Amino acid sequence: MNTWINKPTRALEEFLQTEYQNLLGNGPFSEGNGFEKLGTYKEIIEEHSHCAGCGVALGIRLAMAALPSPKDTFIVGTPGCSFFSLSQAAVNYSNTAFGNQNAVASGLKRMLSIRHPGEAKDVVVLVGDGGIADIGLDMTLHSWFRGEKITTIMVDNELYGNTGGQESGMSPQGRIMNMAPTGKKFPKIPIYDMAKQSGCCYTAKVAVSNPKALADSVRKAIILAREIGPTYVQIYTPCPTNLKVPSHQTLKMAREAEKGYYGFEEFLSSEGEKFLDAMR
Ligand SMILES: Cc1ncc(C[n+]2csc(CCOP(=O)(O)OP(=O)(O)O)c2C)c(N)n1
Ligand SMILES: [Mg+2]
Repeated sequence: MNTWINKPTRALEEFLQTEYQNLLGNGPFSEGNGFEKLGTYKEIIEEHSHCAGCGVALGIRLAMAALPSPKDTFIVGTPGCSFFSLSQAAVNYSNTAFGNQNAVASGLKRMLSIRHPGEAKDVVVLVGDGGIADIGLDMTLHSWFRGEKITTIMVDNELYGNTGGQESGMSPQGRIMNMAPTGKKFPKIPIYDMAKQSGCCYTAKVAVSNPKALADSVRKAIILAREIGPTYVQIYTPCPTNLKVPSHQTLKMAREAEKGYYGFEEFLSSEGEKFLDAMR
């Protein structure tokens, strides 16, 4: 794999904005900060290009820090807020046309298995709730039915954050949003339960306020997808901007949801259980 990264010409470096120079010096593209240190340096820990208090940004950071083999991981995204940080982080990242992520990820995984037989190359879809539950639903489900060995991670902010607050299939019933002024008319689509019935050997539902369970779920999901089949992790990542909640209250919102409808849940197929037991 080519790990070469684009850099501005040295002659122009001094004219760049301080923030950009700082990014080049200390961020994911700087000397010594690469895949191996993912999750430990400035861009992931301190700063991001999302709104203040963004739950999606936190969910992505935690998921990235939990990748078992970052250098051999390929993240597949789609339009949505997750694009902001994924496109800037030191991971292999490819964006797709909205909703196509699981179809593209399936092809990528098959290509990598042919090109690198016997080597673990993890393909991870990391996208928003709209990308999975709405426009990408057919391609997501079919990748599970086909048993593609990929991990799908949903960062569920329960609306279309990127385009200003339309309702998504994952918005709770009755939720009033910027562009849903009379409230959502039907309940959240039960993707989590559908995943279990559609061939996923491991599923987890976790709020971003539970980092240990989040990291543990992501790691298990990726390791199981290498050997057994599709896996799914659904992370609750509240959006203070669109819900008009002060940005320091994201975790409070997540903790409250954790006590109710977003409590931690996990499912492991018997085949998956045997595999994990054998690894211990
Ligand atoms: C085919 C297509 N339709 C619509 C859009 C516009 N669009 C971009 S992001 C987005 C919503 C994303 O919502 P979600 O997947 O929940 O991600 P979030 O921004 O909330 O993280 C939409 C409708 C698009 N880019 N392409
Ligand atoms: Mg969303």
